[in-house]
Amino acid sequence: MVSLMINGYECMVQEGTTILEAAQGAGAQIPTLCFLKEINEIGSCRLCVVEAEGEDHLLPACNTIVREGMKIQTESPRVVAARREVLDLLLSNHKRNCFFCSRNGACDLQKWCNYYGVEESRYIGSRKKIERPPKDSHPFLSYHPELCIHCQRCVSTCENATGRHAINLGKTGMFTVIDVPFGDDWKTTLCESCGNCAQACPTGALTEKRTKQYRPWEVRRVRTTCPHCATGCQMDLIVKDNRIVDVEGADGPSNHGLLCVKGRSGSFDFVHSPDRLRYPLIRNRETGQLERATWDEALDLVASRFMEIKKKYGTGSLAGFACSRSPNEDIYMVQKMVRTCFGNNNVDNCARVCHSASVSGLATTLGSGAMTNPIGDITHDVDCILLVGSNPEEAHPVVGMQIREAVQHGTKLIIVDPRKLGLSQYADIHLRIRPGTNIMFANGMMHVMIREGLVDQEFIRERTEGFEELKKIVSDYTPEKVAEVCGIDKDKLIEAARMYASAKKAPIIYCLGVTEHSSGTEGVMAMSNMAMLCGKLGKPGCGVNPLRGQNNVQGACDMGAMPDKYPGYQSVMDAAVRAKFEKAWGVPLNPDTGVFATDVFGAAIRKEIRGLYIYGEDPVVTDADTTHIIKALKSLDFFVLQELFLTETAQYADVILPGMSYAEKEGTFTNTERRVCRVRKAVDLTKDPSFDIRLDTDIIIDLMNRMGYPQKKMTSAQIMDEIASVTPSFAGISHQRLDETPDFLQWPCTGRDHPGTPIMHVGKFSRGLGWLYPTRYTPPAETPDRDYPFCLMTGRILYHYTTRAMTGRTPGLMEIEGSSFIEMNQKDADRMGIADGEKIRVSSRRGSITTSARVGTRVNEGETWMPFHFPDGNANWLTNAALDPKCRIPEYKVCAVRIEKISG
Ligand SMILES: Nc1nc2c(c(=O)[nH]1)N[C@H]1C(S)=C(S)[C@@H](COP(=O)(O)OP(=O)(O)OC[C@H]3O[C@@H](n4cnc5c(=O)[nH]c(N)nc54)[C@H](O)[C@@H]3O)O[C@H]1N2
Ligand SMILES: Nc1nc2c(c(=O)[nH]1)N[C@H]1C(S)=C(S)[C@@H](COP(=O)(O)OP(=O)(O)OC[C@H]3O[C@@H](n4cnc5c(=O)[nH]c(N)nc54)[C@H](O)[C@@H]3O)O[C@H]1N2
Ligand code: SF4
Ligand code: SF4
Ligand code: SF4
Ligand SMILES: [Mo]
Repeated sequence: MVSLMINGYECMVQEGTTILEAAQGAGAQIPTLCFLKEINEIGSCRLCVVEAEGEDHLLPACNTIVREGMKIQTESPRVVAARREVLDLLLSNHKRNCFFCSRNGACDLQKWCNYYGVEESRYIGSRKKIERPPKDSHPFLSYHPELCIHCQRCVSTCENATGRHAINLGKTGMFTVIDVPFGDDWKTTLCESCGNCAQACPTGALTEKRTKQYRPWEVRRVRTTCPHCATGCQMDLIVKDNRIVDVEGADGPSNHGLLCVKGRSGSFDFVHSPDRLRYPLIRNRETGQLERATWDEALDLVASRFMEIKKKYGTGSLAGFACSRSPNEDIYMVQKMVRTCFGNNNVDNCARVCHSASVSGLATTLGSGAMTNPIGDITHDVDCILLVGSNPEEAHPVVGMQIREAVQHGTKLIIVDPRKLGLSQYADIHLRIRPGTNIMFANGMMHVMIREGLVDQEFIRERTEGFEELKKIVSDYTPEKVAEVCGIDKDKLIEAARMYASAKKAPIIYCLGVTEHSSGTEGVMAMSNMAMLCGKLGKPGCGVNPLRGQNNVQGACDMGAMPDKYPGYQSVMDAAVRAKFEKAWGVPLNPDTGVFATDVFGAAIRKEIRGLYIYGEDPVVTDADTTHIIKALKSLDFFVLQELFLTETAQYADVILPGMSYAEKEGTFTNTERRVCRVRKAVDLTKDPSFDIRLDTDIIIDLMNRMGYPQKKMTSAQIMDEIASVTPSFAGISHQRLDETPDFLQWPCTGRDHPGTPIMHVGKFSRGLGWLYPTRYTPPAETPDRDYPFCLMTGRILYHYTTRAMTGRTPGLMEIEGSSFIEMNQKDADRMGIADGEKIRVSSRRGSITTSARVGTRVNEGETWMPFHFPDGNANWLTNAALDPKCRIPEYKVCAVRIEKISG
């Protein structure tokens, strides 16, 4: 500790503290402009100078470390004079058109000039700088050099927070220029449009264009959780007159103020889209048209038709899907409705097509299917990251930014992915394995680890079982054989095994490149095998970390929208558990495991399932083998969809019930690190009389009553209380407690005093001993042959989210990426005479589409890759619905296709 005097008061601070931090701790205000903690500490603006007794010069508070016995004055006449001089100089180069500036009222320069009474500059600034033209061709961002004070916060944010390095510091003559990527060539720059630089800018120089629409005193801020991916970024919705006009990143535990382009620019246009459903619709059986209905008509029809079907064809004839984009409380009610009213366990969610392999695989080997360690823990201060089948720069961008930062600061990176990713340029090793060969790769890694004695014997002995059997199996997976099957270099495999095994803190981070295979569950278990062999579980900076996909897909599984699990992964087959739920819900419950979502379609075609209720999913766009899905939906006797939009799937619905988006309701989303985050109501569309929409939970509760189950009306907070009362791992969670806990709570949280669980399996696995499962490689269900010679992989791009129901309604995102494409290797394209951008036909055994070729080296020869976001050539007409035998996930990541030229 160091003791010093600040403005005459004695204070004690930790050694290494800056004067700025010490003063802030002592309640003394020091103005800053260029300073951004840990991001921009260059101390260039000199506004934060203070006087220290015995020093000739004033000291910058932001980067001067305190010394014992210092006597600091933060607001002495000399300090004030110096600050006025600094502001005067800054103002000489700053065009004062505050009246028109969108930062008026929120600008730090304006604030400090006001405070120190600096109105006019006595200097003549550099003309040259003021006269530089603005850069504002980018759809979202613009830069006005005449307002720039060269503080470099933007440069450092792009460099040290997002790890992107898209803003350069240039020179023209003797002037430093901030070279932002928003000019006419913006499409060709490194910029990923995240806007974090604009959020960091203290003046109106660098802004999101939409800030022009409001002034800070006209708006309200509502803290909530991003509705897109499971990173769970915290953000403020900026609301003016019941309309969301902007979004700002908030300091949440997983994002620390950062957002990606979708959170910042793609999470509100859709809320106010003219395409929003406004009232219930019923399909006229004669005309086939959807017609407006009252809520009573629609809900009575739904309840009576479902109950008729149940009576006529038995309890097994109905099924329901829950929306992983919606809050926990909504999902809880959906599964309760299915279990109490439909009388079966035919309830599922999109995890079935996403991470069901993680849920079943890790539950088998570790006892819990969730991510073991928090995001901050596996992206900061770790030695090596093993990234398998995960593209976080695009799919979990704020995680991607933190990985980029870690790697640029010395963390080693091993990537296992058939494609060249953005992160590949930073990777120490990139194993471009053939699609579908994850288990071959992992067993090869384990072969090397065991052979070279790199495994953690003590951990294996004390905390695991199954080692001998696994050892026997992997002894066949020699580096030579693995290299051959995976199409990689054997020495690189050996090097990767050594690098991962010998690193002290080394998380495995994986995603759909591992799960979306007909061998997905074993692929996941192969990941946990590697971690267990090396003793890298139950420890900080380690673990097996599936990055979950949808904002609340973790929650959808936690809430029991699964055919075999009640909330909190309590088994439907366990009589004691069932008795508990029967008592809580007051009805007898069905003891049989329900039908998995991916099996519902086949069951519909076979007429085993006749009535389907889908809450917020769009299977016509997102499920594998579209032809098969449409056939299934057409086979249903009765199909109800609860939605925000008239989706592709809506075309087959008999009744459409309009719900409310995340911005219109209270609730919680559980992000990928098991953190239960609050979602808060920001706007109320029903103030507009043309909107006759309802809260999704109210719709479900009303339906339950009409189907004969007496469900009392509850608020979202009350529903959470019911969840806590039946779910041991949520017992300590309530809205009130979440509102009072800055970083929320990570389940398991077993009581009111339980602090939550950041790292799982510490000291003991949820299952007791960890199981080293004997994983064996099996090839994908469909591999290239003469007729269909290319392998097709599918996935996502940064700028769009799944069906684009939300992101597709932001014009700027459509301007950046607006249509479908297929990545091809240059050599294949050359051989076939296909040019970059050329329209081509792509066909599989299941369907055929046209799309444009994106030619390059992102994919290897013989391999191709497509996003599934775009209706003009959706990959799912082609994909294979071959299912993993254990978790029933489809093999989205591998199928065989043929490519043909269209012209000539
Ligand atoms: N921008 C954006 N972000 C999203 C989403 C979105 O739609 N758009 N969706 C969210 C959802 S629902 C999810 S589940 C996550 C998914 O997030 P990710 O799984 O990271 O995304 P994908 O692009 O599906 O696939 C990841 C990688 O798997 C690789 N891959 C393909 N086959 C194989 C293989 O056999 N082995 C290995 N090792 N790798 C393979 C692909 O090359 C790709 O780079 O993203 C979430 N985030
Ligand atoms: N080829 C290929 N296909 C894939 C994948 C792949 O990698 N390749 N990935 C798969 C994966 S991982 C996933 S998760 C699925 C996702 O597939 P889906 O879940 O079908 O996709 P979303 O676009 O997220 O659909 C959510 C729908 O819910 C609605 N919605 C959102 N919030 C609310 C709400 O609060 N209330 C109501 N009533 N409705 C709401 C939206 O309007 C939207 O239409 O796609 C899968 N499909
Ligand atoms: S928008 Fe993001 S990537 Fe682009 S310059 Fe700003 S911080 Fe960098
Ligand atoms: S654009 Fe803003 S953040 Fe960047 S240097 Fe200029 S004033 Fe600072
Ligand atoms: S990283 Fe995910 S949660 Fe964060 S802003 Fe982007 S889409 Fe939203
Ligand atoms: Mo997903």
